[in-house]
Amino acid sequence: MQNLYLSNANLKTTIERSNELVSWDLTQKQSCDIELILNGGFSPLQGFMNKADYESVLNNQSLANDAFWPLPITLDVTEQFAADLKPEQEIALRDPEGVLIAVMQIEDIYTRDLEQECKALYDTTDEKHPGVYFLSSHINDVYLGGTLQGIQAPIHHDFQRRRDTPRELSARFKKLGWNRVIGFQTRRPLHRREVNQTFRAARLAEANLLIHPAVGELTREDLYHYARVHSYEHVLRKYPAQTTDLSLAPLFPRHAGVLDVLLHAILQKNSGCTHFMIDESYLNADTPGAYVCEEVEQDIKENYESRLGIELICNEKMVYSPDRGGYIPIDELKPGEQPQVISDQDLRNRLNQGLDVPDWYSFPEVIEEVRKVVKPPEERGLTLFFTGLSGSGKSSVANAVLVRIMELGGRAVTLLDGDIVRQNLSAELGFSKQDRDTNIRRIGYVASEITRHGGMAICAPIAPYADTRRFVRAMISNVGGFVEVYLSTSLEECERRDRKGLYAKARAGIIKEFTGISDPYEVPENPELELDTTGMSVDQAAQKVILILGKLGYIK
Ligand code: PPS
Repeated sequence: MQNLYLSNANLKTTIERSNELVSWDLTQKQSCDIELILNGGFSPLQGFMNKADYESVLNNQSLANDAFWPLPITLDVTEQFAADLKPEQEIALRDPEGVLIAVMQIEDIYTRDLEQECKALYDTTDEKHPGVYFLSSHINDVYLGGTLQGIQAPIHHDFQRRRDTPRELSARFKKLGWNRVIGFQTRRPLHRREVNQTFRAARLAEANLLIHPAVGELTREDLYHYARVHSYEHVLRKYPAQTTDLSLAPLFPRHAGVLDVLLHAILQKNSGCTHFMIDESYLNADTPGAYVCEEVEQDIKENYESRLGIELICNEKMVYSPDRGGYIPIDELKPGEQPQVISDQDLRNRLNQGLDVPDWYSFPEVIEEVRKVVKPPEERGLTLFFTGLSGSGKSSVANAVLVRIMELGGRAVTLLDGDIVRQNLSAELGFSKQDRDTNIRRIGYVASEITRHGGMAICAPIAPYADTRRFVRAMISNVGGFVEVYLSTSLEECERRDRKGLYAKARAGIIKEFTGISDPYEVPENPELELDTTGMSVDQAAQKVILILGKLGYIK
């Protein structure tokens, strides 16, 4: 297995040379990828893919040299950064704090084929697919291909004892005499069923078990990350001693279903696992209901297993039998024997409502961890996002809602009104599309921090562009609740009100780029609430907002 880190002899000169090189700051996805390229987890990759490998992976699921590879592993950069680069040139790749991770010698500078990439990975170009959305909104069009010389691994301050290079894992298995190891892929906390399934699978295969959760997407500010890893540590103690190990995989999720699984399997093979197994819920996490585990397993067995060189262990469906007080394979149920089941949705509902989760389903320590992050809506942070034309009533209704929430008590609320934000946070911005987007992203960022910490942010900008609103929704939904209220008061009514005299000025051409007159407003497609305030008092409008917050469980 390869290791692309430079030896001490070459390290010093390369570090000195790197001070003269242009630097690219790695994104979180790139940082996950580079860690696995450098430490051999993605062996045989020697760097980020050049154009030939990229195209070959999209067309044939193999590298240009025919070795199987499921997904592009690419380094995307901005056009501006790429403009002055030339093939053969070296660049420094650094983490966001400026620490030098690797030096890359550029082989290719090329433009991705977004449509083909989306089709190859997701079989669709519809932006509603989370993978397509991620690729089109978070990844740049220009890719750099080239080989890497590793300086140091990306730094992790969290759970260092659970982070191993593939080399370290292989050596540990060897030392312990673990000749057959099942790598178990998961992204979710494990409960009793999964523990029973994996333990039984390992026993039948006469193998040891590596719980190998993918943790790449989670940032160090994500409470869920800590809760999840702590829950694995609790679960680890439920297996008989010396049978099972736990190691975190810095794999960034591509939302690509079976292709993600295959990439994980390559990492496991390179880490000394002889078998792999998929958490049943692993595939359903991104696109609920899109895959049934058996179908995926069959697909892997038929189409990929021989190319992967690592064997898949299929999940055996297991259920809880109250009569026997334990989990059994579903086909061992006797006639008339009724299993007890809690579906994923049931579990979510119980957690969301703060209800009990029975002991037969999970371990109390695991549920305690999960409850630290999955809170009932009234305890969760929230952003209430008003959008609509100038004069549609955003500020008035937002202010009235703020007062009502304060009166109800129990929530810390911050109002980020459009006009007020523009006097401080966005004081230097104008009303071009770019400036409006920057403004809304700033508001979204502040709101997401408030929401993350359990507070309530009320935002009331025009926010005329659907794309930017979607960006903000996605960012905030990751950390708490997001409720969009579209004030659909017509342009005619807003213009009739014209409280600030701005419409008159816009009509007269004195104010340029005025929303609704000389600038666009894209109507929200799926707001949680649509309100036309024509002929409605501010109190009536605020009451409707309070009702929807109540209906969604955010206030009692
Ligand atoms: S945006 O598009 O979301 O960034 O706008 P926002 O930050 O909410 O600012 C809108 C307020 O700025 C005043 N104003 C204008 N609005 C729209 N277009 C132009 N050209 C413009 N110039 C100034 C206007 O008072 C808006 O306030 P509201 O509260 O919406 O009436």
